[in-house]
Amino acid sequence: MVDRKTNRVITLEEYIIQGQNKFPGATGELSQLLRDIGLAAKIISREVNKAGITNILGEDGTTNVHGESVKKLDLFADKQLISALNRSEITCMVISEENDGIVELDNDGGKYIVYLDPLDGSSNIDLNVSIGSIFSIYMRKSSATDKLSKKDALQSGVEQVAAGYVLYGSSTLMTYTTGLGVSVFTLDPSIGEFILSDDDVKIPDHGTIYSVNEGSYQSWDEGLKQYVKYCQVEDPDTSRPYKARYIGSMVADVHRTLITGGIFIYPNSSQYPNGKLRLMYECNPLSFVIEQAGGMAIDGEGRILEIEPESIHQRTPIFIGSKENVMKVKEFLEEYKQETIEA
Ligand code: FDP
Repeated sequence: MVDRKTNRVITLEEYIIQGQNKFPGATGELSQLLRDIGLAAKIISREVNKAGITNILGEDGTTNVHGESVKKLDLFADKQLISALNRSEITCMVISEENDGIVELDNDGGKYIVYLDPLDGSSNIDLNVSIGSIFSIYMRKSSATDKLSKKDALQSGVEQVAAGYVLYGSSTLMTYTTGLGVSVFTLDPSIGEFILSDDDVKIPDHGTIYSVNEGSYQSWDEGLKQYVKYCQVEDPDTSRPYKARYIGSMVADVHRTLITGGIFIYPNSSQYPNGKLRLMYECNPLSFVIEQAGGMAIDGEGRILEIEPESIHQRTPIFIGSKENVMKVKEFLEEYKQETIEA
């Protein structure tokens, strides 16, 4: 995308500074934090792109807090992001999928708290399929002189000051929001810069793609089973049947949903009674982005962003995407829940 006034491309750095200048009195710290994440993303992107030749594919031999096997690239990404956030002394606490507890940084006075999924879609890492890094940023609640407490870490999604993701796909993209719309940047590897490729992105109100792991169909609630059947019915007036697409990396599935519209679902099931995906570093940040683009994200009943978190690695079911698609699945879930109560 080209700046109309100067007729030249806009880099992530310039864009962040332009955004900061719109707020007189802004300290520039959030801008610095976003730039730090952008820098770590470039390093991770470089490693992802040459993964097959650098002996960084495969498992590390350990399991994470969720009992999932950890890949070497997961750990590399975690390390890069945490050390980038430690550099500029504005982040006091990091919570990451790869770390059991809270990672307190050396910056006692830092005013930001960052949640990270350093490399989402781990099972796709060795297969050359799109993966991503997700981040979610909050302001510290306690004063800089107080000890960090639970209320600093456990804030609901509506309190996010910024969130976004980096997608390592056919190109590397960084998408983020600070609550003023959604911007997308594409990494130009020839100059090593993220270049603005889309500003104020809007998700279509209705889309014709549904995205869910249908292998778990038997263990879904009846309402979801009926919704998926509805998606498959032929009805040219509503552009059905919808197409099914499921990459298996949430960040990639949600990015496609942002651009084309439709819905991404990871429901509760007998295997995952509370859903599989994590509220704080997967669902909240992606819900913030999708809502800022005009879409919706719910846990089946209420807004994801309004869930009061109880623990840092908490899971939630999620239904996220175009407004009309999310409203429709909600109708089905409510209707069949009501029938179960009445039966
Ligand atoms: P993965 O297990 O590969 O790390 O974060 C969890 C996640 O990927 C999401 O990115 C993805 O959407 C989902 O799990 C895939 O789960 P299923 O294999 O159960 O479909």
